Amino acid sequence: MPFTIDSARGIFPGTLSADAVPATIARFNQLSVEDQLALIWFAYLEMGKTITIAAPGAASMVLAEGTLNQIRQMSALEQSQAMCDLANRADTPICRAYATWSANIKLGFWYQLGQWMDQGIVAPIPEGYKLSANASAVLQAIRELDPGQQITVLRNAVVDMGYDSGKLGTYTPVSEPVAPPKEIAQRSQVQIQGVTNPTVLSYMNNLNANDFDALIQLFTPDGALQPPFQKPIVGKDAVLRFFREDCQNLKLMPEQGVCEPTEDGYTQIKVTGKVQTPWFGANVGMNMAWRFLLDPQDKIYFVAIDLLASPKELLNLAR
Ligand code: 45D
Repeated sequence: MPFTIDSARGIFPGTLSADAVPATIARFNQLSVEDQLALIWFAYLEMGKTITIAAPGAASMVLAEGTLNQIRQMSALEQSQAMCDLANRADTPICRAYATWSANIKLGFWYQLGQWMDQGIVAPIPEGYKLSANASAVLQAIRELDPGQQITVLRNAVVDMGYDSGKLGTYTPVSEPVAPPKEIAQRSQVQIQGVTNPTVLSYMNNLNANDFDALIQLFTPDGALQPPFQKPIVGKDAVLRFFREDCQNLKLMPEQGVCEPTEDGYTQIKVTGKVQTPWFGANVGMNMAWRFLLDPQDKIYFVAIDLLASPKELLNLAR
């Protein structure tokens, strides 16, 4: 076995990912929680002028409904406190419930709170709230990111809130029900300049069709998938769970790639292109790379998905 998951992470080392995203999140995390909430509110308002967020599906709203109604019935002061608790990752019943939710449910929850803040049903950011100098600088840094990076910063800020799920012990994760895969007749087929490898094409086509059962068959039993800015998710069971919980209705639009044989019959393939999320549809195309390492049977031993530093990186296919 010529590779470990750890060594596989280093294939195509020249790939420049959007380091500005974790750097911005790190600066954001240094701010007071009041500043954090106000900053997200301002960033969200500004973004809303140019890109529209799709309302979350009813399924995800139902799952957060109990908590949302609880917050709706609180006094304004309690509402502000509940939101600060989330940003503080405090140990409260609401923060514990939040920790069990998939990313999409967390986003749907905040989407609803944002609407209610706008309508005066939930305590707004105080009129005339003045960001600290540091918070203003972070907001300015977010303004200077490209839209794909901006929505990733917002998503990561939301996903990190609530109680630490690692401290929950055993719990039942809450995620949207998995819809059946797309009908065969409705499926699209990607074309990738420079790549004809059937495993890579099937990966893209099955993910676009929400056909997670077919998709997972492409992986080795010990295979791993590394989402942007995360550690690898290792093993078929964990990867399948991730697909079912977090990957419905993505649109992968790979454009070009390179394929090359490597040690002991393994193949490394890098593909670049765009990805759309159901939250923003065609309004935001994220510039992405996929770095695949296939075993001699053409099964996926490792794939990393990277958010790219700039559109220029789409053309960087150097090994
Ligand atoms: O705190 O090949 C208020 C994988 C103020 C799978 C607010 C993938 C107070 C394999 C405004 C109310 C998944 C890895 C907050 C590919 C406050 C694979 C609300 C990649 C928080 C390609 C804020 C997929 C709100 C990718 C409502 C890259 C914010 C998917 C909402 C990327 C923000 C998806 C939203 C992204 C952000 C989605 C909806 C980046 C959504 C971002």
